[in-house]
Amino acid sequence: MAETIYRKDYQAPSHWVDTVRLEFDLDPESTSVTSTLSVRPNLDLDTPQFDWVLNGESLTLVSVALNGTPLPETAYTLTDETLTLHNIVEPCEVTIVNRFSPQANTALQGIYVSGENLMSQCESQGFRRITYYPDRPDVLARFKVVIRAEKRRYPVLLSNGNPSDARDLDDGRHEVVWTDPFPKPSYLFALVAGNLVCQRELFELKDGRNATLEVWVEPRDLDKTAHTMESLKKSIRWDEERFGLELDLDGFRIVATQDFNFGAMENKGLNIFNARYALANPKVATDQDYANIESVVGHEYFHNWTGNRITLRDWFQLTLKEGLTVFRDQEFSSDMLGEESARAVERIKNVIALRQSQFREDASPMAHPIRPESYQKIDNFYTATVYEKGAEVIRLLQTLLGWETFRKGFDDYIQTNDGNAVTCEAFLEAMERASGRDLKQFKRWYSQAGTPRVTVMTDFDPKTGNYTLQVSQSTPATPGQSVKKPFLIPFPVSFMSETGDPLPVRLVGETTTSTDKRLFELTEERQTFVFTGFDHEPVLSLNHGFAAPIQLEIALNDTEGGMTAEQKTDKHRALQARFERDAFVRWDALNQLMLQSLRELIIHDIPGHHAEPISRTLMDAFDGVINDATISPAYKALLMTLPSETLIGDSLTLIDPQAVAHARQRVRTELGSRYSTSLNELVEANLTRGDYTPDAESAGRRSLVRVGLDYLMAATDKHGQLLACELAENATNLTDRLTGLTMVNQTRLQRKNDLLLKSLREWMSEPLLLNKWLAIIAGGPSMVGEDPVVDRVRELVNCAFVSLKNPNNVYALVLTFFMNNPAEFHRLDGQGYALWLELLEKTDKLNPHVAARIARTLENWRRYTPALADQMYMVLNDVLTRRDEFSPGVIEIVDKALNNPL
Ligand code: 0A1
Ligand code: ZN
Repeated sequence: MAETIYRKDYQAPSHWVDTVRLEFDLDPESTSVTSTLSVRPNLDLDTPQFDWVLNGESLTLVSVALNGTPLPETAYTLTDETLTLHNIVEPCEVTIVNRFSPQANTALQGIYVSGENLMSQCESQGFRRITYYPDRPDVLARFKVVIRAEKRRYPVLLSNGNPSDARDLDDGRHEVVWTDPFPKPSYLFALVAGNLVCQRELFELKDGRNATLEVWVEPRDLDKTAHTMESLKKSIRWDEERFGLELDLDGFRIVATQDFNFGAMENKGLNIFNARYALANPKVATDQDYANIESVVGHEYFHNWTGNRITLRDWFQLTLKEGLTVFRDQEFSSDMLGEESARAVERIKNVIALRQSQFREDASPMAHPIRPESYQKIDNFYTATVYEKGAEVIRLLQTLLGWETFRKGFDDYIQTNDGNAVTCEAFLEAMERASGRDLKQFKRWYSQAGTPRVTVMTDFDPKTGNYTLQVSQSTPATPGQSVKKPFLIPFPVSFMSETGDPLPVRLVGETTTSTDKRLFELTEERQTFVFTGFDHEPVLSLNHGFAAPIQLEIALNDTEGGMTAEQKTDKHRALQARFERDAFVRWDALNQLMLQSLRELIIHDIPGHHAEPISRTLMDAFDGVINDATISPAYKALLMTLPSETLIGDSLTLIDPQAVAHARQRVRTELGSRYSTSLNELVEANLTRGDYTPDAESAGRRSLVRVGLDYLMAATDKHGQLLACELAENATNLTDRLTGLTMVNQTRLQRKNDLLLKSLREWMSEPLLLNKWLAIIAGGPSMVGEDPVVDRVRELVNCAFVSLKNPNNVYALVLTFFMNNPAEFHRLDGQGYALWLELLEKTDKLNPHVAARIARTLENWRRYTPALADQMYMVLNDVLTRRDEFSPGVIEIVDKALNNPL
């Protein structure tokens, strides 16, 4: 059983390391490392400790020496996970020699084999699989790295910092030396060896220095680096201009690998990227890939300051670097889009992702604050909460303090903490200094888990023209936190008339005539706001731009002309869908109308009872959107998209995935057949003609084509089907081709199998494309008369071209199925759960990190109908009773899923 580590138990390190010299003799079977550390005891501790505990896993120790003299075995203690050197009482030099096997390393942490190359991944605790070391983020040292390897096999040898020496050895090997001038924690160490080629450019920094930028790839991928290089240059420029931060090295390198557990890694000066976020050209990348690459390149580059120059004291502070860096990459992506409507689209996409993953997590047995208080495996806490909610919390500060004060606080944070390993307090204190505000209440966002529910009850008094909002906030209990205190929540408010005219936002007693939204603050459990100056009951808009990550519930009073509160809510949402100026609020209004319709259909979906699939109000709103030529294609696509099955399910008391899928299908069919003419016109009008470019405008058109076709497929519209086949076969860009195939895959057309097989044959030898193909199959529906999806996923897992050792294969095929195809996964016959257990067992033996991600797909089991929940309980329980057969990371998830009270 893994032990639980608590934030409150933090202790400063017993010893500091000033410099590290690492000498590698690389060999995939057995690599040898000689590590020379200059170390000194930390005499600032209340009780200095002279036993020095180093971490080490899956290593073979060869020797230990102190100031050049070999140590006898009595001078140290070795266990499976630690090497303790006794009596390190004064500054000294420790030399450790050890070995490990990159080939045997299928966990992809430490140094491992990827294709013909060697790659490293050290965050969070991979360095201890390379050598014995105090593998914790608060030990910062200067690294010098000497790499020796066979020159023919590994012509390129890279590490952090700057190359300082290179020479050939007389045994066919060569040696390269890298020196990193900046002290860093071990998790930022990187090493790459292989037969790689690069795109290289000189780039002039703001201060006139020239930096060498390189994107390293396998030779076959050299035609896929241009977009990554462009994104890197844009990121460097943006950080200079927007945050006044410059690149601090002479060179900056990005390396792509097909085998990687995460998206990418911000190692100092040597970022390593999952190929899907580093390789692009029109043949292998979709619009979404181009956008993702820009954002991930930005994210990793921005870490150079927020994460690397200022790093973490301990892993509990993860959101200090991740929340802040996600916030920065979101702002970057948004600035790159420039235009207001495109930025709004970007924001809405982020909100959808947050609701779908983070809100779900907040309501699960794994719920945790953005700064957790405890963990068993820190790798299980690289979560939507730490990253995405963490970014929202930073955004809250920007909203509350205003950009200028926020920027002042940011600068202060950088200046005060540069070169240090700090806690989240450092950031908040800088913001307090800049704003003069006490952020004590704000800090609850760091310690309380759960999504705050803000309920607003309205009342309109026609006699006085007053409009009263009674606002209350509460946050549901989460594991270990039954009672929550109120949060500080920014609360924007605006009003419009029923004809869409903006109305003044004026509190009783004020004289303003401004019709702009106004920002208020919620601080108490209950607050009342009385606005005035209305002839008629206004339409109320709240939480513009999704100012706060809350669940908002508005309960309108029902005194108007015999309408029920629900009818009035529908009416107001429809008015917002038509007239609202804030793009998020407008989208959300339509989205809520859709969600409401879907929920009603599910609740009333009793056999024999034919409820009307959609209300007149929703229909009119939808009609209005399709035919509104003033709405940009990208925004229109979002407005027209129904909530996902996952989001619909999460809005129900008990999730019945089949009922959800059925209801969604009915609404799609209804809208698709009713509006088939407009939809076909819309699709035709937005088809890509001519050369492909991934710019936001034309990408928006392609997303609209996809949404339009999706409705037409549900309606089995012949014209739509023809077009889908045409795209699947002949589209000149990958985005449309995938749209075509995804659409064809949900039909029963005769050509379907031919089209799917043809693309598989064509794409099999390009991993990026193969993964897209796998995801289409795993995410598609089962059609009558065909094998169910679960069988096809199982079959593909066992195909020679799919490997469970490759995380991207698992994510594309297995996780797409478990996460994005609820109706097929949660089958009543339990086939989905049987596959889950089988794949959890298999992947856990190879790669525990990937297995833990699979494990998480059942954590919400209690939220489902009993027939399903019982079966999920059984497989989870099966894992727990055989706990010794699984990795501690998987057990942490399963144990919490079963035993964390909610
Ligand atoms: N820090 C990287 C990604 C990353 C995530 C998890 C890790 O270990 C569990 C390691 C790296 C980023 O934010 O891009
Ligand atoms: Zn990050």
